[in-house]
Amino acid sequence: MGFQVASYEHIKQGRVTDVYFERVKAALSSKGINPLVDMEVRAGSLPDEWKWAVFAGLEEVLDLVDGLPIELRAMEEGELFGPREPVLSVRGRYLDFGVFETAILGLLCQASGIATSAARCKLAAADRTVISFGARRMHPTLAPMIERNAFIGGCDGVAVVESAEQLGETASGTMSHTLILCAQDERLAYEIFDASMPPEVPRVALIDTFQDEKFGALFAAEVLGDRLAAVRLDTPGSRRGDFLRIMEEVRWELDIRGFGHVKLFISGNLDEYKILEYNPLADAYGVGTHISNSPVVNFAMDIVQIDSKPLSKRGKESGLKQVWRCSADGARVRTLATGQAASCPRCGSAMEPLIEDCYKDGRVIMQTPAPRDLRARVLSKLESAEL
Ligand code: PCP
Repeated sequence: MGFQVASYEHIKQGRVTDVYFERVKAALSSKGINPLVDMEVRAGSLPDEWKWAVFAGLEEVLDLVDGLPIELRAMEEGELFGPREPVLSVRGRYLDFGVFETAILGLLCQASGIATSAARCKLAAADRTVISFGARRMHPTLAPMIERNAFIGGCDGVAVVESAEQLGETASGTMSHTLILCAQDERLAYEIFDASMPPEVPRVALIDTFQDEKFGALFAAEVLGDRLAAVRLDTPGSRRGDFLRIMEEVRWELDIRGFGHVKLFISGNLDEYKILEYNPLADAYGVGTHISNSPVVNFAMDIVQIDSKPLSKRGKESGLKQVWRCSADGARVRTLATGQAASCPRCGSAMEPLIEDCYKDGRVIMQTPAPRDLRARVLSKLESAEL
């Protein structure tokens, strides 16, 4: 038995490829046609109303191409990019890497989508905690990849044990409805949870299983008192009504009884817009589907040069490119890679190139920071970003 997924070995062998790439390879090989090409990865547009996206998945691409006689240039992982900005380019003899287009795009499209949805939720939540809760919506083999990108995109924590281990982080979570249903009694459930958890696990009581949220919150506070860190409201859609008013009521009732320390943790069907709406009362969020099932970034990988001469199909600008960012006001300019962006068209300040060599002479030459550092990089860029 085994899951219906491709193995690492098969992906590295180029077997996860659209058959037409194998047919192109056969046709070109039959005539010994194997030009030196430059291919660029870029997104013509971004999903929904995204103004920017987070570049993610590069670490896995560098693993995939390791050993191939090619050169890669790329933006650093965690960089923000816009429509029609190249994020990565590959240079080499076409027959040496053409069949890897499917896997290269797959690694970048999904990772960048997830990281961006996570970043949008974190930007909306500001300093409130956002935990990735969405692994259950996707094939379990993908959970570490999904949560790695949710984390570097800005989530403060991830729920899956395996994902957290691979990240070198501690898994985050509260309690599930199954605990309360199996105990068939909220007091018993809260007490056994409290008694069996190590001190570093925050006592977050789920309060919507049997009761109205207001009375559920007061009951949890009565049972756990000062040990109660937060109450989680995972109210089913059929009973959400005016959810902000419900949170306000819960907040009021807890505060007038001296439970001002108890935070409100919200989960269930959240996205960046619900988060903006709930921010006045919420302290933390569990976001699932909206991040793990994020729209992908529709990257395409196109030839832009043959034998170092600009050539591309209709609809794509030919020539290898560089993207520059103004160090003062963040303005961005695209030029040919051989060109130089003298100064910022807006403020005249110096411009810095965003695309740099990352794989050359069979070696990865770009540092891939630890996930926590990549996350810090994204958070710093979000400071000047808008939803
Ligand atoms: C799950 C979890 C989040 C849901 C799923 C993920 O809830 O607690 O609330 O959120 P999403 O809507 O953003 O995908 P349930 O399965 O209802 O409950 P439990 O917490 O008991 O697993």
